[in-house]
Formats: sequence, structure tokens, C-alpha cells
Amino acid sequence: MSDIVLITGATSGFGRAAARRFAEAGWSLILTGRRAERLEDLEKELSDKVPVHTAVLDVRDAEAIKGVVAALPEGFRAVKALINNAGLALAPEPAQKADLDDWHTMIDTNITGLVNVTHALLPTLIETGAGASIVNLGSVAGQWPYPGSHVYGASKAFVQQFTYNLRCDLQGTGVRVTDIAPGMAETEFTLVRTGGDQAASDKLYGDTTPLEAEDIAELICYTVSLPAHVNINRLEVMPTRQAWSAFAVDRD
Ligand code: NDP
Ligand code: 8X3
Repeated sequence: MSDIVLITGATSGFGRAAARRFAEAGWSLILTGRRAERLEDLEKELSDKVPVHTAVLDVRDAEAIKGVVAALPEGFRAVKALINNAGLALAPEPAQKADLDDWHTMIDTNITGLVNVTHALLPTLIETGAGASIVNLGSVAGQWPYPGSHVYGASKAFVQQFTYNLRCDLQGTGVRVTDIAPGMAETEFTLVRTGGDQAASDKLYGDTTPLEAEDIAELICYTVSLPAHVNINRLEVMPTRQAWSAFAVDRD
């Protein structure tokens, strides 16, 4: 029987690329996200290669997650890898101009959503034991501050610390936990962040070489395919053409 991976946010970006990469590697796929049509398209694309089960899921809804886990069909229950990828940034403006609803949406999705899914899958992953994995999508924004990152970066700092704390509690169960923290990667991320501003997205990713969704998918698949005794704690990855900047100084 093939290994089983559950991916949140499989309808776009890293999640969709990871679905394709895991299919290449022969894993059975549980694909979730809010956009049903995209899940159907992905199922059509990949179900010739590997078994695929899709479920429309908003990670903010803890009850819905329990329902999805309880209703997993035979052959999809023994999940070996959970990819906590669903997430978003909103409100690129400074904190003092940001909408409170946008802050709540980021917290509800990137923190509460990730915690919801993890809690629902922990018993299964522990049952799977040695070789099981949780991969959390953090961000360089969880470690490095920058203007306009406010709640987004703080939510990713939570992801990093939650990853490390889970490692402590899961020691002895065989379940591995990893925070993958990408830098600038071209996906729908900036479109979402800017409320659909294609020009802003094109400008950010233009005239340079950002990471591609497939780069991160490769790292996710690599991380969970390592021998069972190897745990990557945190993997921070940037495009070669991205680095840190100088401190900002307010001058007269
Ligand atoms: P995309 O916008 O391309 O994909 C985001 C995915 O998250 C979509 O599939 C979306 O699916 C899903 N999602 C968003 N909100 C919810 C929700 N409430 N419930 C379920 N699914 C949800 O962005 P990326 O692929 O770039 O982002 C994936 C992860 O990587 C995020 O956690 C992001 O913060 C992180 N990241 C991104 C970086 C980048 O530069 N692109 C860098 C570092 C980290 P749907 O709308 O169908 O629900
Ligand atoms: C997304 C990468 O640099 O926009 O997490 O924060 S960045």
C-alpha cells in the first residue's frame, strides 16, 4: 500500500505543486482547500497516477476538519504526512492602516487553522509512528521583520515555535515535525495579499528570479522522504537573488 499525504491549501501555489510532486513519488493524496472546482481539476489530473481523495475544507472550521478526518475512505486513513500549507497574508499596508478583520483572518487561518488540522490528525500520525511527518509552512517573515508584515510575520513566528514545541511533545512517538520557511516565491500569494492586484504581483516578482512553487514542493517531499531517524527542524530557503537589507533609520 502506498504512503498517504494530506495537504491543506492544495488548490494553488506550494500545495498544488506538492500534490503533483507527491503523485510523481507514488503517494496517495488527500487534497483539501476551499475551491471545489480546483480540487476537481487536480483530481482529474492526478487520479490516473495515484489514488486521490479530495475534500472541500476551510481550515478555520475545526468541526469541519474533524468531519473530513472521520469520513476518510478506506485506503486513505493511515495518513503518514500532514502538510500544513494553507495560509495567507493580507493588508500589505502599515499596521496602523490595516483593517482589523484582515488581522483576524490571518490569525484564524495561519494560526488557528494550522492548529485545528494538527490537532485532528495527531492521533492518526502517532498511530502511524516512525516515519510520520508534519510539515508546517512558516516563512522568512516569521524570523525577519519588514514593513507591512505585522500580523502575517507574527503568525509565522507562531508556526516556528509551535513546530519546535510539537517536536518536544512528540519525542518518542516517531512523528517528525518541520518548519519550512520560504522567502519570496511566485504563487498567488501576492495577488491574495493585495486583493487581486496583478500589477503589484508582477512588479514584485519581475526583473528577478523568485522561488517557484515547484522548488518548495521538492523540499516538502524531500523532508518527509528522509529516513525515519532524520528530522529537519527548520528549513529557511530564499531565492539566490534575495537577501536581508540594512536597518532602517528615521532621520531628521
Ligand atoms: P497561494 O495563495 O498560491 O496558496 C494558498 C493556499 O492556501 C490556497 O490553496 C488556498 O486555497 C489555501 N487557503 C487559504 N485560506 C484557506 C482557508 N481558510 N482554508 C483552507 N485553505 C486555505 O499561496 P502560497 O502557495 O504561496 O502559500 C502557501 C503557504 O506558504 C502559505 O501558508 C503562505 O503563508 C506560505 N508562504 C508563502 C510564500 C510566498 O512567497 N509565496 C513564502 C513563505 C511562506 P483556497 O483559497 O482554495 O482555500
Ligand atoms: C511570504 C514571503 O517575504 O512576503 O511569507 O514574507 S514574504
